[in-house]
Amino acid sequence: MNLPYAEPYKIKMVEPIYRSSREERELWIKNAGYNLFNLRSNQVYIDLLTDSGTGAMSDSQWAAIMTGDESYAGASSYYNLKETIKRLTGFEYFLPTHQGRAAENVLFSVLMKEGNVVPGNSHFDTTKGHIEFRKAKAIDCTIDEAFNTTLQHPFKGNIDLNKLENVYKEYPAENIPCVIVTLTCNSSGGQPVSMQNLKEVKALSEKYGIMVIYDSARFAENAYFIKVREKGYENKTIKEIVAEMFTYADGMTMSSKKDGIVNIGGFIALNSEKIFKEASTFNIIFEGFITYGGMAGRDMNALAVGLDEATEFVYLESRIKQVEYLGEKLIAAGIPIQQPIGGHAVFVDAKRVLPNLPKEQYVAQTLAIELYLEGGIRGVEIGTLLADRDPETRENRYPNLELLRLAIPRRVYTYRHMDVIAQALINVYNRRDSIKSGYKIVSEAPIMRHFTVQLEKI
Ligand code: PLI
Repeated sequence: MNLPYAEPYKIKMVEPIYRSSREERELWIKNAGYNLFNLRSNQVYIDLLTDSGTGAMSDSQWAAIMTGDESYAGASSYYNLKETIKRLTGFEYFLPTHQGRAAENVLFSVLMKEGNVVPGNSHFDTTKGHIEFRKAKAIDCTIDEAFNTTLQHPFKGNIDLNKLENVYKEYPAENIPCVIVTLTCNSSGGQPVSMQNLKEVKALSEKYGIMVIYDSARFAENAYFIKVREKGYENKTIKEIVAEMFTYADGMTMSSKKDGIVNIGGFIALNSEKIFKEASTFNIIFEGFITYGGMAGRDMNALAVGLDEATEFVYLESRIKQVEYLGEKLIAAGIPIQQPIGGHAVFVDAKRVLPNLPKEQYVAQTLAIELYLEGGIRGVEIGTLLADRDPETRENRYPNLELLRLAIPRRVYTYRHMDVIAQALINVYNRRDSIKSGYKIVSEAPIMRHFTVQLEKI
């Protein structure tokens, strides 16, 4: 008999987690305004709020921390990171930032202005926030298949080339600063973009004179899916695939908190010296001098090691197999999830779990709260709260999908934790008919409301 698959690492340091009672959780979530972001982390047993900045660093990364160079300018840690980014992505120019949204802020300050349109594949919320903050508009060109959670498609992150070309035809090129391709596409369920699609997006964009920028937070996971799903790539290394992916882009923003496997950090990398120089000014104002940009030298060192580890097949296989293991347990129990299973998370189709709950009562948020009450497990709503209000009409935007995302931190939880998560959700699913009402908003911020919104039970 074949041996079962297990994590390709052993654990050297542990952090205790508290198993609370249902009574405790009922009180805590009420006091949190039914917003899981407002919980204290010690009120959570298994934390699947995000895979961003929550990963466990390796012993090599911790070793690199100790040799960080904290010089204000020209630190060796900066050059370590610059060399790694150049080797992996091919980009000549690089600016460190303190996280992904900071990279967006700096780069978009150069590229975008009022009245612009920015096509892409379901822009992440901070990306959209930074676009809309500049009174520009994000246009979603994701393939329609992505919005049907039951449909099997190997690359649901793909851009629909017809939709993209329609944008290029409708607006003059000077109004389209770039197309943003998110790898993997978080908002549509951690779904990858194929190499073929990347190639075609680049060719089409070149024809219209539009720059291609990758939101690269999970670029390594994207490369893993290309290797295992796309013909012609099965024998290539992840690093070879990554290198090819970036040949079809003019630049990238990065949240290093994902596929950099560090707890904080981000960067911009580019081919254009001109944009690099313009962005450098904004980097200095917003982030810090161009050789640290809001990062400590030690963190840049850890990131340089993390980027190399994240682009190794053995690591990626263990990461994605763990997510698959959880997803397959849920599928076996009949729970509707986005399929194929995403790279960093399992996305539960909340509308299909709670079909009778009105959309005005925040369906995915209701499910997220039920899962917390059941097992102390914190997921996150990717639905109406996150979609926010239309900036012009101020009406609620109701997205195609109401998802509960269970994001798995990198190298943090074991297979046994996956069993607990699955059983808790199965318990909720089995009593779904008793969940008859959801929540209403008591107060909300004018932008990015989901972080601070206060809710009341209906
Ligand atoms: O959280 P930041 O600022 O380091 O990165 C922003 C960001 C940009 N792009 C994408 C695709 C993201 O997923 C992203 C952050 N994601 C978070 C926090 C998440 O929980 O998915």
